[in-house]
Amino acid sequence: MMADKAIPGIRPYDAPAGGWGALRATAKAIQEQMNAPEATVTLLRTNQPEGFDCPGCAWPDKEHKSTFRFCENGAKAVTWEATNKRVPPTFFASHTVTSLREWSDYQLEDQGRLTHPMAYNPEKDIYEAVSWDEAFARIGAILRSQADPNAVEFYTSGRASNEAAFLYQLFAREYGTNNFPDCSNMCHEATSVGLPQSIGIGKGTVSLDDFDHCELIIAMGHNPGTNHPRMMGTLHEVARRGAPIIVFNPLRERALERFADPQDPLEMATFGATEIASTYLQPKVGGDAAALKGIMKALLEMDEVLGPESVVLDHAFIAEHTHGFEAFAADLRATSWRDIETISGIPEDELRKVAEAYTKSKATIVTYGMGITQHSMGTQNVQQIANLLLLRGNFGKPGAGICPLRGHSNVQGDRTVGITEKPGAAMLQRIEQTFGFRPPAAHGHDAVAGMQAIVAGESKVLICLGGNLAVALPDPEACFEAVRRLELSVHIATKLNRSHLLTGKHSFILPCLGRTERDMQATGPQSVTVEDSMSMVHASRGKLTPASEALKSEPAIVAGMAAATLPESKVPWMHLIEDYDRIRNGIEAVFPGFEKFNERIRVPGGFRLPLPPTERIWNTPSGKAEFLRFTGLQEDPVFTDPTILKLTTLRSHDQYNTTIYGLDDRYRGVFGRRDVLFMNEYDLAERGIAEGDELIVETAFGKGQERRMTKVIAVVYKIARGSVATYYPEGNCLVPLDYIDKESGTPSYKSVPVRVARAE
Ligand SMILES: Nc1nc2c(c(=O)[nH]1)N[C@H]1C(S)=C(S)[C@@H](COP(=O)(O)OP(=O)(O)OC[C@H]3O[C@@H](n4cnc5c(=O)[nH]c(N)nc54)[C@H](O)[C@@H]3O)O[C@H]1N2
Ligand SMILES: Nc1nc2c(c(=O)[nH]1)N[C@H]1C(S)=C(S)[C@@H](COP(=O)(O)OP(=O)(O)OC[C@H]3O[C@@H](n4cnc5c(=O)[nH]c(N)nc54)[C@H](O)[C@@H]3O)O[C@H]1N2
Ligand SMILES: [Mo]
Repeated sequence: MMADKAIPGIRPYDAPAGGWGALRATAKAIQEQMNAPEATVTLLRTNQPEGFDCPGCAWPDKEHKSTFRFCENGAKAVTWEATNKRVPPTFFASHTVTSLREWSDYQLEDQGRLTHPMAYNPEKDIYEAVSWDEAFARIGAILRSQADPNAVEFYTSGRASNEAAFLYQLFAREYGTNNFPDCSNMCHEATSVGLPQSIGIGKGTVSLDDFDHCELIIAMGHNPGTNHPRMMGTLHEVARRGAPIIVFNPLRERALERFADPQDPLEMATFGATEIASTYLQPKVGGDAAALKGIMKALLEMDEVLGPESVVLDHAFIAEHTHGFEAFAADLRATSWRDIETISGIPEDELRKVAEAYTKSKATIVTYGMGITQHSMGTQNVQQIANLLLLRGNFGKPGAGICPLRGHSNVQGDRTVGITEKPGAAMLQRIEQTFGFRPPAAHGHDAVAGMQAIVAGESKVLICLGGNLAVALPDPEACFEAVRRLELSVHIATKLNRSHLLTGKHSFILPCLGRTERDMQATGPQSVTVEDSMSMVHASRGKLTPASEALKSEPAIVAGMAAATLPESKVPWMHLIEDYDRIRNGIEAVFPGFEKFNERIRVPGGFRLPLPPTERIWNTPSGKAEFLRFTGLQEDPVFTDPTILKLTTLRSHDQYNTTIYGLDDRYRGVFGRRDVLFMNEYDLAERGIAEGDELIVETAFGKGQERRMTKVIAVVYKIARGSVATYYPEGNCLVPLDYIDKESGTPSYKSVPVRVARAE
């Protein structure tokens, strides 16, 4: 039902993704955040062999030495960091923390870069400047006074470099805990937990070259036009050479429909565009497991019809390299098409067509994002994707493999260098051999468990290497209040955000250098290293003048805290940060795959970490790749009441996680506002709601667990029936903290049962 009158800020956007709209938006971002000449220089240095790694996303760059590639959201991420705006101590002197809590997330970050270490003064309710030495000494004293090291949480957000993350885990482990909540726990933990069971490693197996050779891409649950913009260049090339791209997404996302590559002069000059998806299927939210099982069931049926000569399945590969096929196949045979259709929301014949397209491709890549992982069965979802690829031997050959679209630019690297709450024995042993202290072996907390311990009052200290944990996690009501009861919170950050304002008894903001900035230490300018989502490790060196003379690098801040906390430390903290090569020697000594680390990152483009599945080596207990069953078809708890809709929470085009760049979501036709609930027009009509009506969205978890969101309006969108969507982080008020994938601990941000009604 369309409203008669226009709704402010809601209008269709007909242009393709990318194109001139992207150039205009970039020009605006540069104008608002930076002065133009320096901005151009900054952008030119993004992802160059001698430049810095783009903080925007973890998609790799061809050989890491391409000429400048335009990328709107990469440009926004860079300009946001390299902004001319500042938040000096005078700002804090004139605003109480209580008054700042009334500001929006957008306003807070828009103040610009933090310039000085600040300590909270509870009497005056303001943050005051402190010297670094005093900050470190006070933090160290409180940490030393803790009776139990396991009452301290060490959070990492995935922008931290390998060097910073390595020192950080060393600090926490020497201090005595494995409490490592990290952003990956809210993101691709389902990948990190699910894929090792399937193929022996929790990482993607493709390289960029594989995209030149693939004959089919199946893209599930990710929105690259916004979140992995550099991937659009790759998809554009694949589409242009005529390889099919089959999309599974409950929402129509413009960039997956049509994209104009700003790199393509002809397309730009003619206002042309390239169709990206050859087939666009809209499953229900949470319908992917059923869809995947449907495709695999169809393959199995085709194979059985053709008999022993069939090449529908790669029988030789299955026999030589896999385990568990018979039980897996039996489960598919026992699953009914009717259930598959109802639960996926996709007709049988459409799924059969996908299966046919898949049999025609000699090399297939499946790409996936948060639409797959952030469900109660996220881990098993990921494993179904691996199963689909295994059926036709799509591992360990050119043009084929699995491609999780990672989040933060170094989220994968942070995990590689030791940010894990469940350390393996080998790593602990090598830490002990290299550094001479015995790290704890008992498992620690992930993100949800860490926050639950804070809510329960068991954890008393939270140290954050970046990020905005309380806002990123579900259930702000519980989290916000809980972190304010902490004895100590420390935030290493570039920009002010809400987590910094949720002050405990003692709170510190420690401002750090960003990727774009020169990092000068005793032996000269330093580079850091990062690992992209294709396991390429390379150096990143900032060149800009730091936002303030008082800033320290993340490694230097971690080392400063560690030295002040652990006076008897076995780790030569200050020696290590004089020359980051020394930190990298430590990484090399502890982690396999980093042989000759310092030598190899000096080669432009860096090097690739070992990925055994690419050589058909499977580090699983059976020594084979495993077909793992998905029990039933439901990714989320089942609700039979037909009035219940399934809510998914998404990123707009103008945001980076909790950082809100602006209030537009251009490709979805939303301008200047974020208070929207995207709904299918039939779901709207059924409830007597008109577009633009103000709504009440209420969860359907049962008595005593109701949560509601108000002050949102209905917006008609091409979204699967029975599914609704709103923005993250606003939607987090509807997600309970313990509503998670039990296997990986990932919050089910993408599958909240809700009822929607018009506000009276
Ligand atoms: N500019 C920008 N870049 C970013 C980020 C950012 O916020 N802004 N965030 C970074 C981070 S940390 C991450 S993890 C990635 C996130 O990148 P994405 O995974 O692309 O993130 P989301 O916006 O959460 O959207 C996921 C997509 O899944 C679809 N979806 C929702 N529910 C389902 C479902 O049940 N099934 C299927 N098949 N699809 C579904 C949505 O319609 C949406 O298109 O991006 C990274 N890059
Ligand atoms: N409902 C819902 N919730 C979600 C999601 C969802 O899809 N739906 N997605 C989840 C996902 S995938 C993720 S990854 C998390 C994100 O969780 P986080 O990683 O915790 O959050 P960010 O918003 O990325 O953190 C932004 C802050 O990082 C700091 N920062 C930026 N650059 C740097 C730097 O170089 N160094 C340091 N030290 N600090 C820096 C700035 O102060 C900025 O305010 O959110 C999760 N929450
Ligand atoms: Mo993420």
